[in-house]
Amino acid sequence: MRESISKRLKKADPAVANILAQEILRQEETLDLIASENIASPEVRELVGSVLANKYSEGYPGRRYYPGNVNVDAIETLAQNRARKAFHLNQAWHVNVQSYSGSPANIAVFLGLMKPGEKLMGMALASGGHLTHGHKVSASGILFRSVAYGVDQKTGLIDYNEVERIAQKEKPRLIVSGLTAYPRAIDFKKFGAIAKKVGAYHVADISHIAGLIAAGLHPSPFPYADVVTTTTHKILRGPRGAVIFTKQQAISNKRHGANISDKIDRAVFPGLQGGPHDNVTAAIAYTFGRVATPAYKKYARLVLENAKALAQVLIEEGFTLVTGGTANHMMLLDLRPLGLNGFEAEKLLERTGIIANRNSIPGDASPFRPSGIRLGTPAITTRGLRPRHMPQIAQWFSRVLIGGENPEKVGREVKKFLTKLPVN
Ligand code: DSN
Repeated sequence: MRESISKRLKKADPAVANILAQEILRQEETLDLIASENIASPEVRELVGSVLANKYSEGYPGRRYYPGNVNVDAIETLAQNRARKAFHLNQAWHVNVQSYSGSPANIAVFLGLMKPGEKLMGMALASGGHLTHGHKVSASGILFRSVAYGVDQKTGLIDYNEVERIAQKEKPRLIVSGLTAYPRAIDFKKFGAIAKKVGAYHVADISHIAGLIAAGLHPSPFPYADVVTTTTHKILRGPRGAVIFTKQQAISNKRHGANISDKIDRAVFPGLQGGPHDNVTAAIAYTFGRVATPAYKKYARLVLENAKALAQVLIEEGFTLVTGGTANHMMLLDLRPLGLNGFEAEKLLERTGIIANRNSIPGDASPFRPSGIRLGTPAITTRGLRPRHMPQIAQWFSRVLIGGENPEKVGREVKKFLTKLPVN
């Protein structure tokens, strides 16, 4: 069933309605392989578009700066409790569901735990880290002194001895573990041990892999981290938002004061934000309710199976994958052997109706013209694609990127294939 636009909206604002109609069509007719994207359910979209968007509720449940928040208190408390339940956490973990998205969530954590000018250590963008893990153009690299660890240039894997060596030398106040473009499991236990050795906080940003962790398909950071951040829209399939989990008693940095959850809450509000988006909070509560179900676990398993299957058939078609494959929902194509850069490949794929973003791979200098393409399976899995469909996708990649076939011609096949799998 295709999403429809109401007559009322079409009449009230044909220009906006028309752009929305075009976007509905674009999503229907293209294959979304962007590793960080997904398809929000009609229920999530109903809640995001609900009357909860009308409310102001600065503060936290039971202590607001505006009246009329009885229902907002209830939905925010439900979201917090369900978030804990989804990751099997007890009350030792405080939950903040108000950050507008992943980047502000990370910045709030850093502002709560560090003074400007203190040292933060995270994975370099070119190695698969996020902008907010200390990159110089992000507030994380502007407000704080940042030092980066990377991956081994040959294997593409995190070298934990090297991470420890840098941490020992630099003595950061905070170490971030997490990824946006790393196709292997993260050893949170090792990060926790390194942070403890150097007296740093360990902040795990699990935005990409939260759904796998909740489903028990990736090792959990919770036993080894002081703070865990995640967005809610990637594999979790929720609204655009974020959650910050804080261990009430910090495990790696007791000397800096125990109650770090208060500091982080204050950094979110009033430090960085005004009123929370209560409509999004409701959708987060709904999302974590779903994440705790067997149906969600099945979905998360399928995301992994699709990724493994796609990696395998891409290799069979002659593509080179960074690290030789994947252990999560994503993979990185190394385009250098094909004499293409990521920018060119992204454009060719887009003309084919395949949406996948260019990405740095180990050794790249420019994030604008990198040598890789990042692929992920969360959205296509929600759409109904299964491992049996992956050879077809790999063939389209091969015909356009290796065989040099006309993208528009191949694209007609992509479009036809997708008509059998409507977005919702
Ligand atoms: N933009 C997200 C991603 O693609 O990984 C992270 O912020």
